[in-house]
Amino acid sequence: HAADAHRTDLMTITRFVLNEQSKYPESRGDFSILLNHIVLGCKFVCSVVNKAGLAKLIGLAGETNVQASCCGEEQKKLDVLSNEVFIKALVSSGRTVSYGCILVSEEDEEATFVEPSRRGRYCVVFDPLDGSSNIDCGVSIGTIFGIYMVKDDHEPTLDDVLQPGKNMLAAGYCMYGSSCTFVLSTGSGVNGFTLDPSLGEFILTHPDIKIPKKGKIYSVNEGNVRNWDGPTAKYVEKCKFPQDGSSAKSLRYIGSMVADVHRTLLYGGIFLYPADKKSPNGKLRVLYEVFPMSFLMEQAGGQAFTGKQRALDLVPTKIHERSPIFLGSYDEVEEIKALYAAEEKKA
Ligand code: P6P
Repeated sequence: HAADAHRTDLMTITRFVLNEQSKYPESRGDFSILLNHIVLGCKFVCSVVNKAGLAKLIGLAGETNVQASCCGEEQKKLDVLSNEVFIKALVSSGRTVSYGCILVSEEDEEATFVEPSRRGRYCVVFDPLDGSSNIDCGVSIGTIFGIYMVKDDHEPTLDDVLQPGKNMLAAGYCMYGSSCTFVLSTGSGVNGFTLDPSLGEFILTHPDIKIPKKGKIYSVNEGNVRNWDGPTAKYVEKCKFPQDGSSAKSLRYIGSMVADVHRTLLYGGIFLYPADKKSPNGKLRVLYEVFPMSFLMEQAGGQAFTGKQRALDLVPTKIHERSPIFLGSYDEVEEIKALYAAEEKKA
């Protein structure tokens, strides 16, 4: 029966990535190995995040910390630990070649350049544990990443990561919540995988995710309302008091980007982190928050807009640059774009 076939035909993320790779016969498989190291990092982070609460308890009892590192070591902040795991996984990649060339992490002020003898052709930008301030209250948090190919075979420079988001080869996130969900796009659609802890494998559970064209949810930190610009304020007003007789939208804001974006991707609606008077470029980082989530939204049939342009067309000039972002259902982002266009005309 179909159901039985489904149960026994386990499409793991490893098989999925290899299937994708087979579309590029000339590929040497480096990309698949790189991606598998990111998946490995996420499995590790998932296990330590899930024990975080427990570790605190055990920590109080004076046991060594859950990371089972050398005893007595100071309990590492999980975002620092997660960062170390990804850097080591991407630099070493287990074999002589690292596949990684340049790594940009939210946790490190400077980019990491892999030493020449081990250097690969891929640049990885990532936030190892986005939303980590939410750990202590058990709110879902996540890892966000994007992958570029170096521009050419010359000595790599920051220019190789300061590319527009549309040049990304792949982007995704792993959400550490009630279940561990890995959402990935390699440029031909979006697929979601759920970790089966008993297998230690991510299994395809959300094939070919498409975001609904419209949505009934808007997601923004209303605490910043007094600092918003006109178009943002007008859009949120329309969510609350629709002029076309439709029902008001619901506000859902978790304050953890991976959780808010995951809900938007599956249920539809819009996620906004606008510019405001205090922070003219908004709060979210271009390379490892805005670009990967915008890439996924477009691949799922949605849109991502900065208030001035298509988010993926933005060319960053600094590795930790910020940008306002409006992303989600196609029609919802169209509305925001129309309001900003009208503002532009008035100016
Ligand atoms: P605010 C978490 O700190 C984060 O970087 C994102 O995960 C989240 O979307 C945003 O900041 C929340 O920011 O200002 O609303 O608390």
